[in-house]
Amino acid sequence: MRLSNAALATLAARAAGEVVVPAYDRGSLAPGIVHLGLGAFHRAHQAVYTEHTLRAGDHRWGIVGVSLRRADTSEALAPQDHLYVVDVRDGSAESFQVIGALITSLVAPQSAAAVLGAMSDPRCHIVSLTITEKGYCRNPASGALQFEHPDIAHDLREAVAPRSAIGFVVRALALRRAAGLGPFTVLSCDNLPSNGDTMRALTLAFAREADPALADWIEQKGAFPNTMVDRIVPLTTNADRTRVAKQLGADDAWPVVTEPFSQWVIEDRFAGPRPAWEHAGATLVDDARPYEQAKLRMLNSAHSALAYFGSLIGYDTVDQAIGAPAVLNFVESMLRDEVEPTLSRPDLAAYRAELFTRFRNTALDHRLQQIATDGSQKLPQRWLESVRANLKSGAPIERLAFALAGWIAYLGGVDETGRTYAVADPLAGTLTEAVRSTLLADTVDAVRTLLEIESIFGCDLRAHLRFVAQVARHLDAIRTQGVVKAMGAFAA
Ligand code: CS2
Repeated sequence: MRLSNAALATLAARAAGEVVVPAYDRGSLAPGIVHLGLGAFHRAHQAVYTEHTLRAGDHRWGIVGVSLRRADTSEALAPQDHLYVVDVRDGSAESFQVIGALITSLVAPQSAAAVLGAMSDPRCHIVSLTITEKGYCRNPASGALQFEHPDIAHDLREAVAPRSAIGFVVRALALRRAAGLGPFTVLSCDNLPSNGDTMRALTLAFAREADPALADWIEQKGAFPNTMVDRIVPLTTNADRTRVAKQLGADDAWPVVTEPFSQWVIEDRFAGPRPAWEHAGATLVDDARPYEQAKLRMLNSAHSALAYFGSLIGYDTVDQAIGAPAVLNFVESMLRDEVEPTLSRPDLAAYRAELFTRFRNTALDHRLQQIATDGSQKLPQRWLESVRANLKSGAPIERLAFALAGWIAYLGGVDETGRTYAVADPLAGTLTEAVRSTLLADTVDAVRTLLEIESIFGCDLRAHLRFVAQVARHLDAIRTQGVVKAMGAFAA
């Protein structure tokens, strides 16, 4: 049996409380949210908060999920009426919930007009995004819109069938304005610094180029709250599918697996109505930035350090990497001594302790490779902002320099056991080339050359000789001694 609306009644009876299923009338849901980037993260995070509001009886917030590139999620979910299971795992504990919030899905390259139709529907009040860092088509270091990006260039030429999220948002806002409707709220849920402000600036830059009067309208009426999103969601495996099918007594082609922890901090400035997500555990605030900065510079920065060092050592998963005492000590002291002093969120020590408990979750099988992806887009906000803050204040940067050296070593594509792996990054070509040069030249010169990639490092970091020298020294140590021995330099 396949998961479906028709199967729900049987499932509810059979699973008798062990699997939570939607008990509301899915047919009555209005398409109040269009979500761009229908990946596992959205389905395990925002959709779960939204499910809560639907269960509480507010049926305005059905989700229209949009895949901007691939058809695989849509093809997996359509035959099961867009129902799917969220499988929450921690050690040996496990619970299951069937989510009904996703009412339909669209694949943008096949159905651009339908996507724009959903976004300009008067019942749509929120367009949310999880499109990953690179989906914003921005220069990671400066934050500026990349007008030369092929998708942006295309969308400025052919506004009616956009390819980028920004192209869709601006076109849909233009349609709403022409129809006399107000704008929807644009809710970025990606791990970017000030993600709402960032999206606003990119949207305005694009609109200004396309139609200055529209840009004025968005500037006056638009809403782009900043958010901090947090839940660890590994890629789904076939083993997950089998386990879920066994528990459910029905097949789900694409369940999502996640941890019990979930956090969502949202600035409460919407252009129109919004779901009462606070009743589902979200925190509505005036300013999300202290939370979001702490999350990027602590959780995500630790994740990236674990991904690169763990991969170099030869580990596959986060819990394996954090289980190595040298790695744990290093990451812990990096956060405590070089990151936390840059942050303003209270309770940082408790927050750090909780992160390490989450990383130790043995049931998640969270692959380091997943986190290692797209370093060029992630590291500016995860590590380099802390480096800049410390260079300014005179605080230590030794461990952050070591982390950067770890990334450079990782870009070599071979681990310490001799295993090769692919480096997945939009700048992979440039990076591989630059790293090859670090093997030939004097390491200090080579690191300086690498730091000349302005879209990652800006123009300032290469001029800090102390930083360059430290990265080079650590890179030599990692290459000659291996990660664990080189980390000995930081032993307490
Ligand atoms: C991870 C994040 O893949 C990555 O880069 O660091 O996806 C991380 O798991 C989430 O931000 C946790 O909230």
